[in-house]
Amino acid sequence: FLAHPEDLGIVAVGFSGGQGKPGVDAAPTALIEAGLLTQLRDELGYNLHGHDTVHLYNDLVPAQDPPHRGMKNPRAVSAVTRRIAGQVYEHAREGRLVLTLGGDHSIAIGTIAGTAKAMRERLGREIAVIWVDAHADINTPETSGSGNVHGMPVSFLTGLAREDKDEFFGWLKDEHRISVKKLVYIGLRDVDPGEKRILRENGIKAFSMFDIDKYGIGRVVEMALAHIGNDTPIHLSFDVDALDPLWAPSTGTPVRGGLTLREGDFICESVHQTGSLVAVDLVEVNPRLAPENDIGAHETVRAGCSLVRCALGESLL
Ligand code: 6HN
Ligand code: MN
Ligand code: MN
Ligand code: MN
Repeated sequence: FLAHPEDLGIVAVGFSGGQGKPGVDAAPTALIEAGLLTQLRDELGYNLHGHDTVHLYNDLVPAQDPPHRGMKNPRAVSAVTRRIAGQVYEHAREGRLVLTLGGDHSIAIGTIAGTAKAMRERLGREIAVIWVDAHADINTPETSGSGNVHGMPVSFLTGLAREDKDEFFGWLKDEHRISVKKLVYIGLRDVDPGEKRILRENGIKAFSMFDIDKYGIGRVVEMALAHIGNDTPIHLSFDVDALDPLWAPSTGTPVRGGLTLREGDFICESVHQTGSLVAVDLVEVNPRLAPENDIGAHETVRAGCSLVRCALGESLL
């Protein structure tokens, strides 16, 4: 699916408006300072595009942004994700693999919209999404308890939540959307009651931590990929809170009982190995949230770098 598999489009997104804790906007710089992009270029041999800027999108954040349907910062998140969709689309249209460094998980509204549109235009294909997360992020504005849009991206991307007005995600059209049938979750363990109902009613494929304990990560990834089917472009959206807080403590909504770093890396390696990967997001690293001391932040950043390198093929012999 990639016209130029050695070309990597980078979108570094310093945005935190999809939730309430400052600091997740500092993640791209922390990941880059830890050497991630240098490693991708010098060790994995990618040609990088768009890597010289961390986007802050301050021009898109209005002074006043009162809630709409309970959503917090709705205009800012809508405008920023719309811009991101354009950035990702531009890279994907060129046939590049796209790496987005978040930012909170609301930014996936933009990244997936951009990939979905580019693959439809370039190949006439629908993409599949592998969403690795402790959370399902499929609240509608109405089921959400928090009003944080980082808990809603999947509902907007699948069309379960809709809006007419451009300033509130009305810019999302069918060309940007994904099918609930081509979505698969891995790592879930903190799913809200309304989200459970949505998953059930729409028959969405989801592998929770229970499934990982029961079948092992190898079988789970095998089943997840079988659900998607061969020969489908894959967008991997990886929320670092899928990892257990032992490996990734510096994140806004940590939940114990998660993936080991090795299990996270294995998911990424397996997806790379399909040869169908077209885009990767790494989100929710928050270097300002370091529970004990800044060893926590350092470890989380290191874990994030490892996941990305694995998704981009580091460990393949
Ligand atoms: N994330 N389900 C909760 C909510 O606020 O809707 C948590 C969402 C977490 C989102 O981690 O990307
Ligand atoms: Mn998430
Ligand atoms: Mn999460
Ligand atoms: Mn490769």
